[in-house]
Parts: sequence; structure tokens; C-alpha cells
Amino acid sequence: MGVIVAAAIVAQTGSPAPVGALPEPRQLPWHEMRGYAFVHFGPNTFTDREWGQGDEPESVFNPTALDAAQWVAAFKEAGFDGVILTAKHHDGFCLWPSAQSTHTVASSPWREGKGDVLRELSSACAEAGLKFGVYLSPWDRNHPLYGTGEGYNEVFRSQLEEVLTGYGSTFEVWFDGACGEGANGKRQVYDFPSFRQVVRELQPGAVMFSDVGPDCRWVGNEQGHAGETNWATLNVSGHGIGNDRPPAAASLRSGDRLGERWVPAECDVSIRPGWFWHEAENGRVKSPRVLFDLFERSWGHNGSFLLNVPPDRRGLIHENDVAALRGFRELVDATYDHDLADGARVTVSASEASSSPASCLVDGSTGISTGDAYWMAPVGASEATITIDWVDAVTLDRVQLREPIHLGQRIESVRVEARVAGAYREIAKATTVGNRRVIRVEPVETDSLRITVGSTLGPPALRRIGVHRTPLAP
Ligand code: FUL
Repeated sequence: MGVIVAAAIVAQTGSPAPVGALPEPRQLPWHEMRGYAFVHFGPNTFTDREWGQGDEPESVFNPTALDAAQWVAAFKEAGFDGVILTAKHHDGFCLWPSAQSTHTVASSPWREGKGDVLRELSSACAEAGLKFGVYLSPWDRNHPLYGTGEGYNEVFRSQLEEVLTGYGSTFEVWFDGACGEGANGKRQVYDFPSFRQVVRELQPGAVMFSDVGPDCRWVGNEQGHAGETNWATLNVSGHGIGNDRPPAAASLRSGDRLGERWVPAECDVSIRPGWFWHEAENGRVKSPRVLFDLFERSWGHNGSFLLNVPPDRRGLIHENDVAALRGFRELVDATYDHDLADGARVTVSASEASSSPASCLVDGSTGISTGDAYWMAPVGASEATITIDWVDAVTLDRVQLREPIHLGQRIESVRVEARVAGAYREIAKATTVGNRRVIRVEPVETDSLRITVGSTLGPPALRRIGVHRTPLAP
């Protein structure tokens, strides 16, 4: 159906037609991010809990050597482009001096009650060129108005306003769906439409996360990986957040083919077993190899990579986490900084007249950079073949494909063949591509790679092909 619709629109307008739901302009820079850190920090860091009760005395929050610049340096060294801080977790403790609550840093001994973690982190981010985002939990186990309806919704909107003004620009706002009981034993009915409106008004460029977006969705697990098939489009009608009938986990993991809205997957995972720092988990930090695997199954599976790295009681990222991030970055660079497709000859079965020449697919930039040019097969085509030839054989174990997502997501089946001893043999099959698909294969030495796009929702189109080799032993 997609092909017919596309053909009809091209006939009318003379330019390649988009397919299905499309990303909003605010989502495109988000798609370009290589990864971003999640920072869970608050009373739980000091009480050794994951979910605080909300009745912890403010005096427990007292980091001895908090240095947001140290966090940012570690994240930057990991290659990340941004940070999202738990401005308020379920215990209701505010890491900034909120006028809406007494359960805040202002009532703590830290910096004699004059501290503001949002201020310190957002300033460190601005200095280092990292984007800054906030997690603000609607579930608040401390606030006396939680569970009263509009009274608390008003408090939450005011808190949103506080964190979205005065700290520079916000790239993402993270809405957790949890909705438990408050201090008075009652549950709150959240007014999400009005919360979203505040974000749109104050930070129109920010993407909003929740189970159903509107701008990015939970991937259905907290292990940091998206499905083999992963559509950025999702059917959201009839679904809500958290307790309010979220889409099934399988749908979140894989998205929906021809889904009604562009709500790409965000893959969140912690570098440690817990979200908050616990002394007992210092020896259980994920290894660079595990982190790299998760990165390829999130960033490389048409999703984003959101890695939680929680500061310790000093208010510093622990040495073990810093070392793991460094090792992770080395693997990413060693694999993706060098693109074996650079300088190779690329030929295609046929091209749409208005699209860029196929050479744009291997234009000499590295595997992580981007470009606006894209190649498209002629309107009416439902299959296309792209061949990459080398004068001297190369050994590869990764093929990276990217679609021009401003025209929607269309590819649903890909076959990769390599020529070995003069004959092509299939080395991989994949389903969706989207913004980026990394296809991992057994190392193969070849002088020609043939990529067949076998099934699409519109004329096959690609903006980039990368060919890589990891230093990791298989
Ligand atoms: C969940 C929360 O309940 C966890 O504590 C954590 O913040 C995680 C990222 O989201 O819903």
C-alpha cells in the first residue's frame, strides 16, 4: 500500500514522497545523539534504597565533595552528548530549592542549604557543551497535596516551570509513569495533557519521554536494548502512561509498522544493577564490552542509548564507573571511527532522478557523522540493490545502514551478501533499519558487498552505509 500511496504523491508534487508518520523537527537532533547519561541521585544515595519513602530527613542529603564538572567530564569522555538528572525521584526530594516543597536541598546541610544540583550540573553541561535534561517524577511520596487531585497537579506544573526556566535549554523531559500512594495513602490522577503543555510552552525544543511519548517511548525493558525489528512509529490511541494501559511491552520494544505517531524508542539501562549508587555494587559495574553490546543494540537498533551512571555519597562518579566508561569509548571509537566504505565504489540498481547520487552513501565521513543527502530508488520500486566494491579486500564484521528518516521509516527487510572467492554468499538478514541499524556479522574478508532492500513501505531510500570492523574477538 505504501508504495502506491508514495507513487501517487510523487506524481502530484514531483518530489519524493514521505511515508507514514514523520518525526517533528525537535526529534531530529535527538536522533543524532550518540548517547546520554542518566543521573539518579538523591536521599536514596545516602540511605541505600532504590525507592525512598518520602519521610527521610533532609539531613541525609549531604554529599561531601560534589563536583558536577567531574560527572560531565566522565560523560564527555564516554562520548555522550547529554545528561538527564533526577531533579525529583519518587521520594519527592527536590535537588533544586523548589518553592513548592520543604523537602528540598534548601533544608539539607549540603552547602549550608544554599546548594542547587540543577544549577551546578546545568552550568557544567553548558561549559562542556553537553545537553541538559530533567527527570521529574509525578509520583511524590512526600508532598502533602499528592493524591488530592488538581491541588497537586498545580504543584507539579509549578515545579516543572521551576526546572524548565533558569537552567538554560532542556533537551529532554522524562516523565516516569509510576503512580503509587502518597504520604496520605492516596493515589494521584495525573493531568498529563497540562504537564505536556507546560513543557511545550517553556521548552519547545525539548523531547518528552513516557511510555507513549509524545516524542520518545520506553522500550519496554530496563536492560537497554531494542527489538531486532524496531519501528519508530507507534499506535498510541487508547494507551496511556504507567498504570493507565501502556502499550504492551512487545509493542514498545518493536514499535508498530505503519504506527500512527513517530515515537522512537529510548533504551534506558543502568551501568550498575540499581539506579542509585550502592556501596555493595561497586564491584558490579558493567564491563566496557557489555556496555558496547548494549550500545549497538540500542543506538544501533534505531533507538537511543540512555545509560544511568549514579554519583556516590561523595557526589562523584565512582572510579570503577569512570574506568568502564573510558573502556566503552575506546571500543566505540575503535569500531566506528574508521569506515571501511570510505573510498569504496558504490553502485545501485537504479535511482530516483531527484535523489543524490549513490556515492553519498559512502561519502567519506566517519560512521557516526551525518549528512542531509540521501539516495532513493525510483518511485514504484519495491526492491533495490546496492553494491560496494573494494580494489583490495577488507575484513568486516559490522554493516551500518541509515534511512533518511525525515521522509519516514520504510525498510522492512534487508539481505547482506559478501563476495568470497568470486561468489556472493549471504552473511546476514535484517528487518527494519530506521535512523540507524547496525548489523553484526561474523568477520568476513571480501572485495564486494551486496545489500538488497527486499521489502519497503515506499521506494527504498538510504542516507548512509558504513562498514566496520571491531577490535573485539568474536
Ligand atoms: C522507574 C523508576 O521507578 C526507577 O526508580 C527508575 O527511576 C527508572 C528509570 O524508572 O520507573
